[in-house]
Amino acid sequence: MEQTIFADTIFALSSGTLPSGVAVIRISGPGVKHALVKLCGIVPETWRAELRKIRAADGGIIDSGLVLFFAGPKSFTGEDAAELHVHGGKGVVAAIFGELGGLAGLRQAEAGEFTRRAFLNGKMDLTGAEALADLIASETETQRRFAMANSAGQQGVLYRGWRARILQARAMVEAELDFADEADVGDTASATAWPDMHQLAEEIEAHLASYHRAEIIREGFRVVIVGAPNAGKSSLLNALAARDVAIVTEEPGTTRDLIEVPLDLGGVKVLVTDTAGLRKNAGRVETVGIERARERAAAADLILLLTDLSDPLPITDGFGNVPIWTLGTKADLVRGIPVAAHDHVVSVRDGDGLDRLIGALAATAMEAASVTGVLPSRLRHVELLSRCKALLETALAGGRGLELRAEDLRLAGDALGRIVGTVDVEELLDAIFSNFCIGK
Ligand SMILES: Nc1nc2c(ncn2[C@@H]2O[C@H](COP(=O)(O)OP(=O)(O)OP(=O)(O)O)[C@@H](O)[C@H]2O)c(=O)[nH]1
Ligand SMILES: [Mg+2]
Repeated sequence: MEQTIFADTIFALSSGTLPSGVAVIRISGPGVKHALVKLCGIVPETWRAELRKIRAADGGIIDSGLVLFFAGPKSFTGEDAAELHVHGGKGVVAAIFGELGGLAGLRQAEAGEFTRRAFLNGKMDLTGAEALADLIASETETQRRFAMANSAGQQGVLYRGWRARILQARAMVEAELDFADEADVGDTASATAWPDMHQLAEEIEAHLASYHRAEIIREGFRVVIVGAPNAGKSSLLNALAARDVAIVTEEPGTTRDLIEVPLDLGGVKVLVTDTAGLRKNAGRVETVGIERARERAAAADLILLLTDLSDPLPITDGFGNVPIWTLGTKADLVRGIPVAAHDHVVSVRDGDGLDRLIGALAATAMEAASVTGVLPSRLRHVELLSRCKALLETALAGGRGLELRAEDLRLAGDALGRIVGTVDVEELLDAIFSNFCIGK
């Protein structure tokens, strides 16, 4: 890809919230060298850190810090770039921003603008840029590994490979069109191109089916706690979260809304939701809460259905196809009394059964988030992959002229090109990069 020349030089704080020990200010664009000379008196050799005084236009010293210069195109953005590592005081950063903003052609960067320039300069494809956003947002080990693999280009390699197969098939179909009269070119497409496109449609379908795994990794494995009022749902949530998130009282009907807590179990993000107790003839507010509980449970990856062993109330609700673990609660109240079979028996009061439950939850979440091969990581990818597959199927269905089928193949290839960003994506860029933080 050719280098895109931007007139503006952009700058931003690329490290976290101030105050901090060190703040990293990143600058990128054609005005970088000029800015370095103005503030630091020199342009350091590329990649070499220099300790310099950083001065205001009036000659006063603002701070001293490390100055790094990255000569384009061997920089993150592909253009001349620099980093100032200064003391992370708000006053320090504000003063440096004031100096930078005062130079002609320099302005503060918008969210994601550095990465956007990196993409436009061919430093990474769109899936790589998205993976970088995921890496920065990662909270768990699984999220980090998943984002890291994608930012290394796994997805891009897969989609470009598929696109190349479609281009190859299209070339054969077009050859058949062009040389239809010549006997030796005759049926080439039907012999190899169409079977391969059939195979590809199946591969895309299998790939699409794995999207939920990516959702679990990025958004979390969703566990919903349900049961009759007073079954001990909020107590269990508090025990899992190891803090008092939900109100617990001996009054049935305490919880009326959904309470969601993110946990890190075995390196996987798990979202545990406490809900209103399920019962008939509840008051108005509680009835709304119960409706929400049912909806959330139906969309869960796993339901924990709680029954108070000391006062079992049957729950007759169904929850679609969601796997259910039954939990007997308040085991301390029924010591010595035989209890009906449950997947787990716990007591929040004395902690019995909790470790086993947490271990089982972690194992199940880890299994659901395990990755073999490449996954589509965003809804955007799923939509374009579905479009590609539908177009391949139209092309394969036949019953239409060869020219139209070749056009279907072209559009199918374009859908894949849009995922990686090689086909007109201008209208997508704002949506994608505005989700980045400033300074990235
Ligand atoms: N002995 C004993 N009491 C428990 C245990 N777990 C919960 N409780 C008590 O049971 C009562 C109800 O607990 P909650 O956690 O509020 O029950 P809930 O299912 O959230 O109830 P609602 O929000 O009203 O649907 C409280 O008085 C708790 O202290 C337990 O393991 N042992
Ligand atoms: Mg409750």
